[in-house]
Amino acid sequence: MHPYENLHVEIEQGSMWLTINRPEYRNALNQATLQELEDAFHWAEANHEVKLIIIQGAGNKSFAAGADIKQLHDRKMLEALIPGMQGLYKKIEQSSKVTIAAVKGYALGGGCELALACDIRIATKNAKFGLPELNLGIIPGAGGTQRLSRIVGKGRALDMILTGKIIDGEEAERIGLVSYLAAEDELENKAEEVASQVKRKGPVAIKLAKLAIHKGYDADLETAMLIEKLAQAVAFGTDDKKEGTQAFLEKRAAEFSNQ
Ligand code: CO8
Repeated sequence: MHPYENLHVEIEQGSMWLTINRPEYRNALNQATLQELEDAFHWAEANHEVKLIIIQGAGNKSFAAGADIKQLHDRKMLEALIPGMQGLYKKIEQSSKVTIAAVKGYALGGGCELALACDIRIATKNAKFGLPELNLGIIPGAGGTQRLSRIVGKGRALDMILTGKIIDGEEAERIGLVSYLAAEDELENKAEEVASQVKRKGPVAIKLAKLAIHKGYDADLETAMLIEKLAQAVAFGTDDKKEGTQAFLEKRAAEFSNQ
């Protein structure tokens, strides 16, 4: 992995911290930053040292203020059809690693959609979430129209998208958009605390649980239950399952081998 211009990468105790680093532009996601994010995720996928990925924004003002509007201004109709930001966020959602968005300041437009593509969202009380794309004459096209309604319900998603209103972290927690609130100077600790709970779990089981939830969510119930059954059958065949159950019986912590 090469050093990046707009993304700071650090791996600590199995957590890969990705810090979007354009604070002077409120961490707006230009093409170069999106490419670096894609590259980092691609690298992490093949790297067993990385157990989990935490995304945050540099500085105090913003997680990410959305797609870079200067670049957006020049884009033509057919350019909206390339995988682009939507394709990248799909890869993030489908990553075999657990992803956490640690949000302080603005998570707007494509920044909010990035957080929506992560598995777990943690925010400060005064974080600011919103999908203000309609102000620009476009729609939330990086999964926002779909993921927001699946996470907070269709009524709330319609309200947020059509009014472009911006909600704070407390409101986001109340409606289920974020799972945890943290004080500003405690956000990283909270993210690592949540991460440490995930990292104790069997890595194969993590992948299978993510797959069953994400793939099952939009399938009919019978198909979704079948996905769950098949995923469980795979889990039953792993060394991790032998070790996890054995460790419980021996009253010790499990040491999973990811096999
Ligand atoms: N793009 C480009 N530059 C930005 C962006 C952005 N999204 N956000 C902030 N900046 C820049 C500003 O232009 C400014 O630059 P400069 O100093 O050169 O003038 C600098 O960052 C600082 O910004 P402000 O002075 O505005 O800072 P404030 O703290 O006063 O305000 C806000 C911060 C509220 C975040 C404000 O900057 C803002 O409203 N930003 C735009 C938010 C927005 O509309 N986001 C949605 C963008 S569209 C999108 O994300 C679409 C995703 C789906 C695309 C799918 C494509 C197919």
